[in-house]
Amino acid sequence: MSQYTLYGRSETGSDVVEYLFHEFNIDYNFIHVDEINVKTNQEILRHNPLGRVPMIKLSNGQYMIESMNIVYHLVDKAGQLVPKSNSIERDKFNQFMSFLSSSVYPIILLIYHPDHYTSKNSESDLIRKAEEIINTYLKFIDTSMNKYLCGNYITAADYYLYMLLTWLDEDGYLSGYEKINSFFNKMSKNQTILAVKRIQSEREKK
Ligand SMILES: N[C@@H](CCC(=O)N[C@@H](CS)C(=O)NCC(=O)O)C(=O)O
Repeated sequence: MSQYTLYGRSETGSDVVEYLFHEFNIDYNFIHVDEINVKTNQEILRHNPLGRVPMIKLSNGQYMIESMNIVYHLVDKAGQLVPKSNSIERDKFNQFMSFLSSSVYPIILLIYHPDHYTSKNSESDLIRKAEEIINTYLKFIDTSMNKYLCGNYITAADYYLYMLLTWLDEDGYLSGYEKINSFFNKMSKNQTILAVKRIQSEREKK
């Protein structure tokens, strides 16, 4: 039996969970949840009344939601892809994980799903404002990162950042950010990311 079940969909917050499952050689079942199902599937709603992905189910029957929480659960258990406690790098890791999940992710949702947040005639204003904010955030990341977010070695925060950047890259939001682009190109060739993309595209063919 697989250790975990992941409820998700490619190109959503479940991507980072798949990257980490793959990094840590964790076997998992994947349950595809489309945009309608996420709000109507009774099993999801029973355990996550917010009707969102990602959600994971552990082998002991426990359910967990919130991408950052799931990342922390996995890295703590594996003791990998996370800087050691009480270090400057760990503080940086915590800072970027909270910034990415509580600031950047929600603003991306405003850009791509303005209808969830405002009425039809205000959508373009909301998108414009959200684009300004996302540029401020990208500039902050670009000026504060090194080779990776927490220094010169990769952590789970880099997988999280890469996931968010793939959403923004499709619409050209990354142009002009030198360090972000070089990070994005490097991560696009990362073996874990390539393997997960292969798994996702096989899954979509079925
Ligand atoms: N704060 C949540 C955000 C999750 C989230 O918004 N997921 C999106 C997909 S990327 C979703 O399921 N949206 C469905 C909806 O809100 O209708 C997390 O980090 O897990």
